[in-house]
Amino acid sequence: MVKFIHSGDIHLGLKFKNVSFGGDKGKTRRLELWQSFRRLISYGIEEEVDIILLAGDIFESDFVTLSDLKRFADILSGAKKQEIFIISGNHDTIGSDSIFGRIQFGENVHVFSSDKLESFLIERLNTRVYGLNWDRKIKDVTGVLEDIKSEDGIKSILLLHGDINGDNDYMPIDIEYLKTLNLDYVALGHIHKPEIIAENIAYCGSLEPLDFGETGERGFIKGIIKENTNIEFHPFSLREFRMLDMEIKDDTTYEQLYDTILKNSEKGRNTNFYRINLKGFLPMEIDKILLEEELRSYFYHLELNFDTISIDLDRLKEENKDSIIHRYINSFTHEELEDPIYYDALTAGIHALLEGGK
Ligand SMILES: [Mn+2]
Repeated sequence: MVKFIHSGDIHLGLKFKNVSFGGDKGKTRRLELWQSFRRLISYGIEEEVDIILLAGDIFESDFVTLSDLKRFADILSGAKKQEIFIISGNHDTIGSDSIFGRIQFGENVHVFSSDKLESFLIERLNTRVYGLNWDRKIKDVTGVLEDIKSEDGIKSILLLHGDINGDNDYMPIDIEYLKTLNLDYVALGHIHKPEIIAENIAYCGSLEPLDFGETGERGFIKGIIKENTNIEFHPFSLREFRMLDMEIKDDTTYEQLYDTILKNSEKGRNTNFYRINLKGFLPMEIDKILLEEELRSYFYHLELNFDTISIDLDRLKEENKDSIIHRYINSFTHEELEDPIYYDALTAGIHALLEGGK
């Protein structure tokens, strides 16, 4: 029996510069990546797993310092009874400047360092672990993987970082071909949404979600290989990104909207990142700045997105017959209103005119 955990896409070192929650929370998030990586290795030690698989994009290599690498090796050195395998992804590529080549690891840490398929046989576990580093030049992994042979009494694992949706720039992987290899487990990295593709193939997803593009649970895959392989997703991230859509009606009041938002975010709003997309028509009497200000204190992070709000133009024209508002709305053609820039101008203008009217 072989017990393993499979993680990847940790992106240690990421600066969170172009994110909506930048600044202090971005800096905090950067530290949280390290905390979760440390927790991951501790989990592996406590659960006495045999193997820890790291499927690429462990680092955001542009931002990695030598002390980061030392710290990384230091954390791994705590796992003395585990065999650890590391491949490179598209954010920590191999090559002459490979970051993994700059640091000394213990003997139980196996870093795949070539641009070919390599393997390590761990005799005490009767297990061979194959690994292929990410390489943009590889447009078809089929040819590269054909050296994989099944060996009597030896369990086989493969580490790969690439795209099963066929993106030609990110090392496309043919899942049907992977299934024919009859490996005991294939640990995939690259796609940040965890997915169990077959009973022996999975994407671990990002260990911690990185932005609002990564909503939902994040964690790692844990598994046991006996005669068969059993795997499951293990939620583990410190925080989640959550996106809620909320419908507003014509007659929704400030208090109703305030209550609905708090009610719908009750579980976990003090730890998770929230973005609430308001849909429908926002009644003019709801002050969005005040609303956001009042709600913010309840949340670890809140973004109220009003871009998804439409304006009921017909109603406004009806209510403001023969006024400047009516004429202003009519000055936009249908084609112009399809253009988001014109539409923004329209809404800004309407708000200004309505404010002026008061
Ligand atoms: Mn990644």
